[in-house]
Amino acid sequence: MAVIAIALTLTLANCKPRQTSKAQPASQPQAVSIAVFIPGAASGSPIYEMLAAGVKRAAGEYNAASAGQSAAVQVIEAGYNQAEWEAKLTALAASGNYDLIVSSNPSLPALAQAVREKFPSQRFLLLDGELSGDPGIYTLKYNQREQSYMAGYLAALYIAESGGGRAGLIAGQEYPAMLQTILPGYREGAAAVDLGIEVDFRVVGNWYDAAKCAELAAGMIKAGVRVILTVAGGANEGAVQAAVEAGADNARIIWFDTNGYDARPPYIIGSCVIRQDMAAYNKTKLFLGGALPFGSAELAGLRDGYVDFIEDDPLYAAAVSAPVREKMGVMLRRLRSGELALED
Ligand code: RBF
Repeated sequence: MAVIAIALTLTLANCKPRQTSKAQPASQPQAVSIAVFIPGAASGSPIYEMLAAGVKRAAGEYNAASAGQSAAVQVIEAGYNQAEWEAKLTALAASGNYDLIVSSNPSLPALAQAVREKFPSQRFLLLDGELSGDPGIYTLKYNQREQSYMAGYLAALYIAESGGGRAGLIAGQEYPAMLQTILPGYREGAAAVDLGIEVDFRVVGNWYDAAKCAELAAGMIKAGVRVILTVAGGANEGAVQAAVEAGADNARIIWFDTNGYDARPPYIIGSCVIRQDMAAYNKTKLFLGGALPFGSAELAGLRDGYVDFIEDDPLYAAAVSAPVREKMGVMLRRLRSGELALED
């Protein structure tokens, strides 16, 4: 009997609401706790750095707005062993410590759904992924057909101007968004400039091995690839090294997700970005205001400001000729106006 009573007490203790209930006096702090789950490592993958930065900024503003409310953010790096992610996510939910778990990448919605089967009160804000209809999960996916089309278009313009060659794409892994959206979008953009252009696609096998990425890039350059779009997280540095070794007349790089021109001027000729920091900030703010539409899946692109190409960086002008920038600008204006519509 005593054992049952203790067990019951423990269970009830675990059930106490984390967010201060309305019944408490207004002077009680409104304490909200948020975990940022990094599926990999923040360093080297700006998409994850931006994720944490955006959530922290929203929490900071929330805390500054009123002395009576506080939002605490904890960043947890889950590491590169993807087989461990579900267990780590489950442990976070089981701790009962977090009102919201924020994360990002296309594999997260399915993992979060599995966790919610065991811990149905755990809520998730997931970027760079898509799932609708689960009342505890909100997702925002970027239009990566637009993002990769811009990269392919620029690669083909640059190659056409500099005497021909092939375009390349290096991915960290093969995953549905890569094979069904990013690679096809890149090919589509390149073909819009030159129908006959060949695209050489290679895969590192992880998101951190810069030496392997450099080896792949060097092989591609040898096989006539002149411009490489690299989407390999912390391994991207390897593609840059290989281009530098080949020389700027032989190889250039296009950056994805963040502004990468300053990684190694003048090797980076384009930056096709997503505003993950802005998305993390805006959506965390909505959550803190009680207005995040859980259960829905949003798609955001160029016209919403969440996908973009960085044209106004002086390093872009220094790396790419005026005629290529001019043609790129015409295409970007068509995309921004909606005249050129690329649905994801
Ligand atoms: N992108 C990164 O930049 N770094 C990563 O560590 C990383 N890990 C990923 C793991 C999985 C399982 C999947 C499906 C994607 C991952 N991505 C990663 C790719 C990311 O979601 C996105 O597609 C690219 O950053 C391009 O926007």
